[in-house]
Amino acid sequence: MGRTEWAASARPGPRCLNARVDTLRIGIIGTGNIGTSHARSLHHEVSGAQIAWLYDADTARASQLADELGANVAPDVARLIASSDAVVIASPDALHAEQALMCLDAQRPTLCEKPLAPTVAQAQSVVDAEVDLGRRLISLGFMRRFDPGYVALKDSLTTIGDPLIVHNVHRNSYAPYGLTTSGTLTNSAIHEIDINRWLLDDDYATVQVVTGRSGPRTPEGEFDPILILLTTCRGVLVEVEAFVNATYGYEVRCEVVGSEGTVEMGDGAYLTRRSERAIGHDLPELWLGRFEDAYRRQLQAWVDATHRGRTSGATAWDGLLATLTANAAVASIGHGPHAIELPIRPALYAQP
Ligand code: ISE
Repeated sequence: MGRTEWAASARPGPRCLNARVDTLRIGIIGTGNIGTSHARSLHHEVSGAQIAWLYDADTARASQLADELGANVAPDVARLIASSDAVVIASPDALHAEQALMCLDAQRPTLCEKPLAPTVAQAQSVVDAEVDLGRRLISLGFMRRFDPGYVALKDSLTTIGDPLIVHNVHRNSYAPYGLTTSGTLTNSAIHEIDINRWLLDDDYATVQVVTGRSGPRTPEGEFDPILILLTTCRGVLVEVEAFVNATYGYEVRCEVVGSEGTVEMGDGAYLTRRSERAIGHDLPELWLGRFEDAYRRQLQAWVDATHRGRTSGATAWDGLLATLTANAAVASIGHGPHAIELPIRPALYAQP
C-alpha cells in the first residue's frame, strides 16, 4: 500500500503555475522500468522536486514504490495530474499522446517519455493542442541529448570539416516488450532519428529501411537486424543498424565522418578490463545503465527549466518529426526510399 491512498486529506490543490515554489510536487504516470528509474532519480539525485503522486494500472506496483519513496498513490491519471505541479509520463507508448493532451488541458509542465506517440496523427494532436495553448509545456524524453558522450560528439563536430556520413549502431540484448519491426522503428531507432537530427542540426529528406536475414529470435514476418538509411536536407547520409535481439548486451555507438576527419563517440562509462588473457569491458544488459547519467541530467534540466517556466531538451515538435520519420521508415519497408514531407514549423517552435 502506498503511504496515502486517495483521500480528501491527501488532496493538495494544484498550485499556480507561475507561483515561485522551491520544491515541485511531481506526479509520475507509470511505474514500470523507466517510471521507477525516474522516480528514484528525482527522489535521490535531483534537487528542487519531490515525488508526490504515482499512478500505475497495477496499483500494487505503484503502492510498493510509493512506500519506498514516501509518495501517494493516485486513483487515476486525471487526479494525479490535478494534484501535481508537474507530471512525468512513463506509461506505454500508445498512451503518451492521450495523457500529454490531459496535461496540456490542465496546463501542467510535462516530461513525456519518448516517443511522443507511435502514430503521426497522435503526435500531431499534441503539437496542435500546444500551439492552441500558445505556450510550450511538453519536454520530450529524448535523453540522449543530455548524454555526455553525445554532447561531446556534437561539440567536436567543428573539428572534422563538413559532416558527410554518420554511422550508428543501436543494439538491445533482447527485444524490449517483444518489439515488432515497426516497433523497432517507432520505439527504439527513434532515438537515432532524433539524435542525428540534433547532432547535425538538419532535417531529413528521405528514409529507407533495408532488411536481410534475421536472427533466430525474430518472429515470422518481422526483421531484425535492420538498416535504416536516411538523407538529410543538406545531403548528409545517416546510417543506422538497429538490432533489438542482439543477445550479447546493450550497445550504442555513433561515428561522424567529415570532410577533414572523423569523430566517434567514446564511452567514458566503461572501464577496460584485462583478465584471463583477454581485454575488454562489461556491457550493460539494458539502456538504463548506459544512459543513467543522461537520464539524471535530463531530469535535473527539466526540473530547473520548470522552475523558470520553461521546457528543456526536445520539444513536442521534435517528437512529431521523429514519429513522422519513423513511420515513413515503416512505410519504406519492401519499397525504395521514402520522401519525408516536412510540415510547416509553427512559430511556437521557432526557438530551440
Ligand atoms: C527503450 O524504450 C529505450 O528508450 C532505449 O533507450 C532503447 O535502447 C530501447 O530499444 C527502447 O525500447
